[in-house]
Amino acid sequence: MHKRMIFSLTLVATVAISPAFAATFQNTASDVWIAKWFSMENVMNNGGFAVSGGIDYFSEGTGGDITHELVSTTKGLRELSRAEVKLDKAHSALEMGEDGVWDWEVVDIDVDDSRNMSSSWGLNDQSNFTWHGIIVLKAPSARSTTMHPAHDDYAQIWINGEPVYDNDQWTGGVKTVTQPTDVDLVQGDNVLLFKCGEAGGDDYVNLHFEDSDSDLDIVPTMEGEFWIYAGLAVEAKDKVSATWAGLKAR
Ligand SMILES: [Ca+2]
Ligand SMILES: [Ca+2]
Ligand SMILES: [Ca+2]
Repeated sequence: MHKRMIFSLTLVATVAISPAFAATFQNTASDVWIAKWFSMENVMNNGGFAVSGGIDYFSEGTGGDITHELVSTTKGLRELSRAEVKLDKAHSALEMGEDGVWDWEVVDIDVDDSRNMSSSWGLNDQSNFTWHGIIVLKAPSARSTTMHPAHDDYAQIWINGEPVYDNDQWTGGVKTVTQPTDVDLVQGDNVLLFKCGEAGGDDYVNLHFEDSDSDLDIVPTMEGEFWIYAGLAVEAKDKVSATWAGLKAR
């Protein structure tokens, strides 16, 4: 009961303060790559992409509480909002995880930069590290569509708790896609986790969907907000949808 009351108050507060926000969601299309991601500080010294691809750093860093599969769900995002990812100090360097906790921020990937996994965290070209990013795709209708990932090196993608992409071969260019992949989106919030492990040389991630997906509203927003639009869609889904619609209509 208490939890529900707090949640309701949060909703009320969101509605009350909404006039202060002019939320502009990110969009995608066949030539529009998604630039803003909710990203965890890079995991350094990953032992190379082949090793990194077999490790769930969320599970390692939370004693098994959070996993790739869980964090790519709205329920998992709520868990993440209350959790700290604490990895072995060996994975810390260059301010990544320097206090023992790998923090999350909204970052911009330069969709034209072939070393954007490094540069999105303000680093010059790094080797042997792993990048993680989350987006929420708010879909007005359920659909089957095609996603287009570019990556260097080893990319793995989960949507709504399911692994949908696993490719340890770099694609050859920051806007080059070798495996367009059919995926299903539900009506409402779809959580997507993009993990990419780098060994050496170029290090990039990039993703777009189809022209027919230009109606998707994508979080983080252009203003760099994540939790306020991603973290609430857990309970009272109808109310949250109404709140979101109200914000969008502004
Ligand atoms: Ca930290
Ligand atoms: Ca590389
Ligand atoms: Ca590199």
